Amino acid sequence: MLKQCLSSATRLASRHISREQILNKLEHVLGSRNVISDPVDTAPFNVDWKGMHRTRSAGEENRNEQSIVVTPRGTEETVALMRLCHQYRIPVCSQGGNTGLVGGSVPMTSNELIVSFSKMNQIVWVDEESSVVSVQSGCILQHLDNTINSVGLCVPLDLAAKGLCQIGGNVATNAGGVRLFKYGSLRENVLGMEVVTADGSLLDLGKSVRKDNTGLSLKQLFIGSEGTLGLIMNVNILCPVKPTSRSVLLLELSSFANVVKALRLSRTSLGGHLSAFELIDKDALTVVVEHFGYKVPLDMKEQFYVLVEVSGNGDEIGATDRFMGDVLRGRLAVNGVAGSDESQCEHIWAIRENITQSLASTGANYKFDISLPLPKYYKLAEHIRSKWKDRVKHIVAYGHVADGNIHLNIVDHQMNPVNQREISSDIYKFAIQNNGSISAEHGIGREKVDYMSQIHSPPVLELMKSVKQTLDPLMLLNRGKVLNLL
Ligand code: FAD
Ligand code: 2HG
Ligand code: ZN
Repeated sequence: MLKQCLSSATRLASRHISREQILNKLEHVLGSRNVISDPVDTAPFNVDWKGMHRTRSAGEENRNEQSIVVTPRGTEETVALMRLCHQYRIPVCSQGGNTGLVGGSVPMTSNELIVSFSKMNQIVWVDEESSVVSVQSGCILQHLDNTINSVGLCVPLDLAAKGLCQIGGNVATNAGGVRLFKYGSLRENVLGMEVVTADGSLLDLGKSVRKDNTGLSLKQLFIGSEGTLGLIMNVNILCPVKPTSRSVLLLELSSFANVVKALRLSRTSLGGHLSAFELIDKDALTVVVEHFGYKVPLDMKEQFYVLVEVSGNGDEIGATDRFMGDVLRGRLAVNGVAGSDESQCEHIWAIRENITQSLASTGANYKFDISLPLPKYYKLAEHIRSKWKDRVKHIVAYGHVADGNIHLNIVDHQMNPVNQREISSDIYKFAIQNNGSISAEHGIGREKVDYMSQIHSPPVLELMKSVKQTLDPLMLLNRGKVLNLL
């Protein structure tokens, strides 16, 4: 019955092989339990987290045709799978937790196969002495963190999607999150990985040691490549020692200049104990508080709110109290509260982490993930408000201000592609003119492909294309994403 649903005469790329034949071959290589073709079961894989990007049907007879999903159980099966895909020119879209925010994890058309890594979810080993873990790409970030917490380590990456996103997806997007300024990016913390390329070759890239100067660091090509160069299998990650205590403060400030001064003071007075410094503007705070009914023990009269987390082994408590005192006495903040126990700290974090969810429930979201030098950081929000505030529902700004990363979100009354295009163009122009980046952490995916030629010079783009052509000459991997070469 399932096969009948999908038995359109659709022909994939070249090699004249029908969808039914492909299903048979996939089942032969992976076993029928690891091939999903029932449209009810494949549906969640064929739409992104935002509900904005869906797989378009490539079937002439079946307008609702979706991509087949396969779930290899390990590296060997993935090698065999990619050999088959290479032989029959079957295009592939890698999918981790499907929490990406730029449409990269969902195929453009249904003739692409979705490779889901959900069954490759094992923690292979933990080396407590060297603080290194080896993990399969489908392991959920939260699961890895919880597991290694029990031996006193933590993952150097933390983001609100941690309960869904996978390590492979994190590495493929070079995800940032709230700890980047303290622990560094995955580019610094991924020591080695295994990758399966488009023709089914297995690359062993780097080991589990910090120092390795043996030629080009090819693993870096795959970090942030968004599934366009290879399928990430195992990853070795350097993990810091987990702090044993923490305090979380929420400050209310009247100007962005004071946010920057408070950031500077926090760096000098808290040093290595500072573990998060997140900005939430009043518009973002209002949406999340109203949506979830959170209580905020502050007046909420000012425009700026900052979550400061300080962590250590109990030795940070004095410095935290002094910092709070200095910030209030120096009138950098007009008010501030400190979570007095773990549940209050969690409550303050929930306000920050649930902004994205609250926005998604409030209207059509246009998301922007911009890096800017700090003097221009909040000017972007002001610039966009001056032009758009009366035409859309909300304009909210929040983000990892310590990294110069602002998440500007525009909530429209309903999806309006003309508004989306014009707002994108205004925001990207501002970012480019002010030496910023149009993607601080979420990537290019399919949403920002058209802007690549504005942000990179022709020689740089040519070099990127030649890398893609070398690794994937048949253009099988993540078509239409990052570099649209078709
Ligand atoms: P997916 O969404 O499944 O895939 C993302 C990309 O990686 C796709 O291009 C896909 O093809 C590719 N890919 C996935 N797995 C592999 C693999 N094994 N091999 C090769 N390619 C692969 N991002 C941040 O950077 N910082 C944040 O703070 C942050 N917060 C978020 C909060 C929320 C509520 C949500 C919904 C998203 C957030 N994101 C954030 C975006 C997203 O969670 C990250 O991009 C995350 O790293 C994606 O992981 P994933 O497993 O869901 O990957
Ligand atoms: C975050 O920092 C994420 O919360 C998501 O990167 C940002 O929703 C967004 O725009
Ligand atoms: Zn972010």
